[in-house]
Amino acid sequence: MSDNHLPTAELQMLDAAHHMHPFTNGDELEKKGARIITKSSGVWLTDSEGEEILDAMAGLWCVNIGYGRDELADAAARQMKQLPFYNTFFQTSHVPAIMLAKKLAEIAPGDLNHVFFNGSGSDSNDTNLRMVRHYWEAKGEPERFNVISRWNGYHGSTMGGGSLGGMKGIHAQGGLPIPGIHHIDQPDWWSEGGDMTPEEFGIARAQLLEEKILELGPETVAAFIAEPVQGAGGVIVAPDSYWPEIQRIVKKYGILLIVDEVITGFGRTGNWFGCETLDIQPDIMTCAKGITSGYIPLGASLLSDEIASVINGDEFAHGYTYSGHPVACAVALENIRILEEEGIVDRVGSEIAPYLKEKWETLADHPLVGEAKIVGMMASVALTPNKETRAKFAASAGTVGYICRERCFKNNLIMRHVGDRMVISPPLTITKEEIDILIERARLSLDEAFEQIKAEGLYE
Ligand code: PXG
Repeated sequence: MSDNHLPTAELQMLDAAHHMHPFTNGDELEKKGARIITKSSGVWLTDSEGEEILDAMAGLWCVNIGYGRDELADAAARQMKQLPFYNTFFQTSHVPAIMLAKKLAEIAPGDLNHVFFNGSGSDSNDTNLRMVRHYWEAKGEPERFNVISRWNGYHGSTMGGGSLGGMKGIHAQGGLPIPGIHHIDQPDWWSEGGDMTPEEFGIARAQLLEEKILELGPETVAAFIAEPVQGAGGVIVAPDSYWPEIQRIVKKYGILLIVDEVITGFGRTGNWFGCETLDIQPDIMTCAKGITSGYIPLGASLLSDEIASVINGDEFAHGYTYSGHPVACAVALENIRILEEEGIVDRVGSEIAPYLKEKWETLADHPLVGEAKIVGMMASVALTPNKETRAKFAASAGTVGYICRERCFKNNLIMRHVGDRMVISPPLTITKEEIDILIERARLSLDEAFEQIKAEGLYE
């Protein structure tokens, strides 16, 4: 199927004529032509011209076990033959949803023992938003309607997810944020820390949560939502002082903590979940992406015993046709079995993440690179014309990052740019030899970008 395709130019033309891409300027893409990916294996992609590309983004932060695992295809085929679909709305259930919910309860930390299934990360966060508001209504505190989130956080692009996220570009389109959502500044020391030490800055940024709670009135706040490590925002790792202070504040005011583990879940940080790595105690956890290693769409909201007991006391008027889709659940179960039985999560923590860290941090000596940050298998470098002052480039934010990303793409390395940060999130199964290739291609691309931006007068 993937080898016998139309010529690239024709595919690109058809793509531009009929296929609308997410977060893409369609007219620009039409001029350039999309790169068409046809095959995959392990950490490698093949494009329609036969080029082999190292995918340092694991698709879109999701292909945790790597590409090409027949076991997942077989699990899907078996389930499709036996029971391709049945719903979970009207007092029925099925084996894959039951067994996956049980498994998630086992691997999730604390008492997150209850699972509401969704189709993606965005609609999981929509579920969470309705869920926390309904929880407080059911407890007789309907005035707890406000949810606090962070600028530059990412929680999806639905009305709820896009509102919870703090991406100004998303808010600018379609009437977002919806009412009752409030944002505080992010713990990005590199860009916003000024003269503070990272530790001082971490405390200061966490205390913005307390200020916002007091401004809104503590009795009106339902929840705070955040990613353990901001992914789409640029792999922003909060200073160590940040999360303990956040934890203290949510506890003090009895506010629910929603931890969005869409990227950080399923081994990405070296534990099953990012909140274990960062010692965070959530009331609700958002899962998607790595739950199936991206082989099929699935999202899940994991709830504490207390929240589930309140929600279960009433009919929660919410759900999706595909909540607990049997094929997606069967694939997730097989994915989790592989992560567990092949010791992939353990290997990330003990071996492969430390190796990636050692190599990634060598990039910090590059003239374009300021800080190099890494947690488990997600990492970033901040590009800067001046490491000492953490200066920004003369060009608008993202110009240099885009130049660097284009160089990576040309050098058959998929690395994303977020503004002027370069980020990676490779499959957890990447080998040490492949990490060496990743770093070699990253350095080459940085060198080429450096020459280009000097030639364009952007390095000053
Ligand atoms: N929460 C987090 C933390 C995410 O990273 C979502 C929710 C939404 O999930 P869905 O499945 O609805 O996409 C995400 C998704 C990027 C990029 O460019 C990141 C995501 C999605 C698309 C692009 O970094 N994260």
